Amino acid sequence: MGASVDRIARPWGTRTPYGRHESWPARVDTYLEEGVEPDAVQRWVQAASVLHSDGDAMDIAVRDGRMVGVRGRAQDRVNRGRLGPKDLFGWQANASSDRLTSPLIRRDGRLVECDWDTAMGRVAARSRDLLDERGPGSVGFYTSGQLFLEEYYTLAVLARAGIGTAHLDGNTRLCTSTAAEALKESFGCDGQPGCFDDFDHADVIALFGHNLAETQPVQWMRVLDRLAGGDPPRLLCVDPRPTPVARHATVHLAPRLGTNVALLNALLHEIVRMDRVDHDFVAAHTVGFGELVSRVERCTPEWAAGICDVPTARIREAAELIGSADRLLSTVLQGVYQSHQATAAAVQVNNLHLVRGMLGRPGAGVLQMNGQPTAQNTRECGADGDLPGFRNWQNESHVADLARVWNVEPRTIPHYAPPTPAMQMFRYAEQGSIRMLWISGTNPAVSLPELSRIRSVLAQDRLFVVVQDLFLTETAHLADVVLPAAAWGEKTGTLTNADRTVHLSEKAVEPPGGARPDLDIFLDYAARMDFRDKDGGPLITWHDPESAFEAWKRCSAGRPCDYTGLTYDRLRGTSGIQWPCDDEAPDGTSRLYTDGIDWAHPDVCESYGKDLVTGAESEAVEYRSLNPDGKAVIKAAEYLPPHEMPDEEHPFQLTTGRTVYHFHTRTKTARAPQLNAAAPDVWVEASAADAAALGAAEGDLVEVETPRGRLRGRLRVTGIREGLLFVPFHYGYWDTEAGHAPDGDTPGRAANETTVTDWDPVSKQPLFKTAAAALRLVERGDGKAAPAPTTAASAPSRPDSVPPTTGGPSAAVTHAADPAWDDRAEDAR
Ligand SMILES: Nc1nc2c(c(=O)[nH]1)N[C@H]1C(S)=C(S)[C@@H](COP(=O)(O)OP(=O)(O)OC[C@H]3O[C@@H](n4cnc5c(=O)[nH]c(N)nc54)[C@H](O)[C@@H]3O)O[C@H]1N2
Ligand SMILES: Nc1nc2c(c(=O)[nH]1)N[C@H]1C(S)=C(S)[C@@H](COP(=O)(O)OP(=O)(O)OC[C@H]3O[C@@H](n4cnc5c(=O)[nH]c(N)nc54)[C@H](O)[C@@H]3O)O[C@H]1N2
Ligand SMILES: [Mo]
Repeated sequence: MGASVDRIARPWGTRTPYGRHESWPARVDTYLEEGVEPDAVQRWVQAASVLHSDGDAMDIAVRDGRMVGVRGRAQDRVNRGRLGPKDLFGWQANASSDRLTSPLIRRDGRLVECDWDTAMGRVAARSRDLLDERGPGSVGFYTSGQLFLEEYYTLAVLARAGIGTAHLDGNTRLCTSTAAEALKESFGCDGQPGCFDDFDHADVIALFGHNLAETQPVQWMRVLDRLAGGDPPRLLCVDPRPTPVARHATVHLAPRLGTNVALLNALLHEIVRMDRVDHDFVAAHTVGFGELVSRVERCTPEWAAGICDVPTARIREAAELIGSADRLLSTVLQGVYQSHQATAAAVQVNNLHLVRGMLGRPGAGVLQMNGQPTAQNTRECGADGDLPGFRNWQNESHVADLARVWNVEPRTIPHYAPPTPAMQMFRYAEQGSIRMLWISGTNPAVSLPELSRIRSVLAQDRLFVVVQDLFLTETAHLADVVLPAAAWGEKTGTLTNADRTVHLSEKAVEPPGGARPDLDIFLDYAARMDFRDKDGGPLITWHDPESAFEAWKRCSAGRPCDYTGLTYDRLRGTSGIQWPCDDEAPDGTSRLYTDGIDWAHPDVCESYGKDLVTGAESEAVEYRSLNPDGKAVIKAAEYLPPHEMPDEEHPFQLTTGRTVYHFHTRTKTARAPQLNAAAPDVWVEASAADAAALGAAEGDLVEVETPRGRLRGRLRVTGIREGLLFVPFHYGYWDTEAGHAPDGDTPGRAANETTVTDWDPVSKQPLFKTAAAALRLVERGDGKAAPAPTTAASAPSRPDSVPPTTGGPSAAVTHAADPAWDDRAEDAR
């Protein structure tokens, strides 16, 4: 069976229905450049997707040393051959003519080309000067969730033990620091309890602030296929926008922004009231249930309805769904993580599972979802605010163990205070204590909150900024040294998706010009800095991706994220493999906590927990007395209103997020013609009632203003909650006419002109999803629709008013059921 489908018009393609507890049929999606026939492909090179956290396995088609297409890998359990629109078309950006091909340094105010020796020499010289004059605390590293494991591990070693700085964090701080924190609070340690295969078995799937359809389109295909098959699951969607998830939900709750904790406490109240509690599980595996019961006692559905502005009856229905589930799967993402009570809310979702005993069985699991493709690796390797291998910085024996692995003295590794979160690093740079900031694989001049402030921090003369990227981004424009990096497909490495599945992604083609893999750049720096271990040997003993992976395995040994059973060879040809993978679990581990809670013991846990209101760290003694046996911790939380509420001047709530066709700041997806055409410019979503009150209509130019700044975009009238505005955060300035951010008070187009410098006290994740804003009509449109897609959450409330989004013939993708793939083969694996 084969079909050809316009995958811009139909992002999820054709259905392959299957029933509950059956295995998901394969469907191989292939997209080849126009004019290239399948038999003209000379090599297919194994890789995995880097445009979301799904880890969709794929092969890159190569002809004459060029990438000419991609196809999904049927044998992989994550995607069974399917690919989403960004993966089908996004690879084309690699060959874009404006890739960086040479290092740049700033001379007389201008960035000019130079050779690698000059650029790296300057970076090393500045590092040495700063170490001599101001010490290790003057150097900071801000990295990504999009490099490979081997790269993060190398960076973590050179920053924490080479330079000896506590200032190393990832943009994962903006992304999934709450996922990690919520797992630490409930289970003592990071590590996803559930598994994507749980989608096959669940009878109820609850999505909290997660637009799965647009942000992990392949797992949404899985849900759609189950909805079309026998014994379909019932969905609960908690999202203030009419996402595709909401449209398919049995119960959709569209709460006011920032009220997740109130809603979740009401759901917990109902579960307790109806005694839908698994008392045996609670007694055997948890502490803290009694406190939860008293905390939620007064959190009735009526109470929450007033706060969340959703009907009481809907809250009851949602509680009934969760209470009646025999296999409950929950997912959590940015609608929860990017708000003021992020960790407190995410932990309440864990509590629903603990109270209902919904863990460790097929279909019963929680996915504190990741966003970026390699965010899990940033966390594991300690390139974010944690120590490598989920070691606890407050536990001296963990620090000593890490020092043993690195052959350094424990005091070499900064652990006098928690590693510095990204927002605090920018604050230190603003105040002048950080004097060098090395930014790799992230574009903070578009993605951090309150951009006018971020631009002024990065533009300071006294701050030496290094930017390592594929393109001359808005951030690179502000750098002192720009290092051209090789992209996915041009380098080899491993990545771990949101359900702990490790994939190998191999080099298919050469990088353009002088661009080099991030690993080589970090190794070059370490060599120039001559970092040494305590015996005078080299601190970093590896030289390529595979030897870096082997070094990481030694660091992971005996820790929860144990990789010792994996090798590059084992990852070739087969499906990805889930950690922990070691002697005890040589084929990997589908689900954690199948026989109780493993890693919350005081001697093992990654964290002793924090106060959910203040973020204050608990001490070892407190944790030991609360949880001596290392059970799961049920942590209750009180609802607190958002810090910024609408008022007369700023009557709207404002939230920001994604569309299915673009990735973040669009450095890749805007350079893929099909994707860019589907959503070429920024827009602003408002409800029909709010548009009418303003006298505005589809396509009119409107301005969104907050106390931080302003932006302008065309209006899209959708079924969004009344009183709520939505702006996609994908649009910066590199592809505008001016090519840079507007000066002074001129309105921009980046969503983050308007967002606030504020964060969840526990995870330190910034609040991209709660602000108060004003909306005003600037100018009537010319009857043309807003440049927003019609296919998903941004669909117009009056479909006939807007031409549908399509990609035309160039967006046709082949769907084929692969006869070579036999499901029984996987069962036997
Ligand atoms: N197409 C695409 N896919 C991506 C990415 C991308 O850029 N584009 N990025 C990847 C990354 S790094 C990430 S982190 C993920 C993010 O994936 P998601 O979290 O699914 O995406 P968002 O659009 O940021 O936010 C999800 C939803 O949160 C809702 N929301 C906003 N405020 C609230 C609230 O107060 N409560 C609740 N319950 N919901 C709220 C929004 O309406 C939105 O639909 O996507 C990954 N996948
Ligand atoms: N308003 C608002 N802001 C947000 C969010 C939101 O929902 N709303 N979401 C937040 C979230 S969840 C995230 S994850 C961030 C994302 O924010 P960013 O990380 O800033 O976004 P990207 O555009 O993915 O930037 C990645 C950069 O790395 C480069 N790159 C890609 N691959 C490589 C590589 O292999 N090596 C190197 N050296 N460079 C590479 C790309 O060209 C790009 O410039 O944005 C956050 N900001
Ligand atoms: Mo993210």
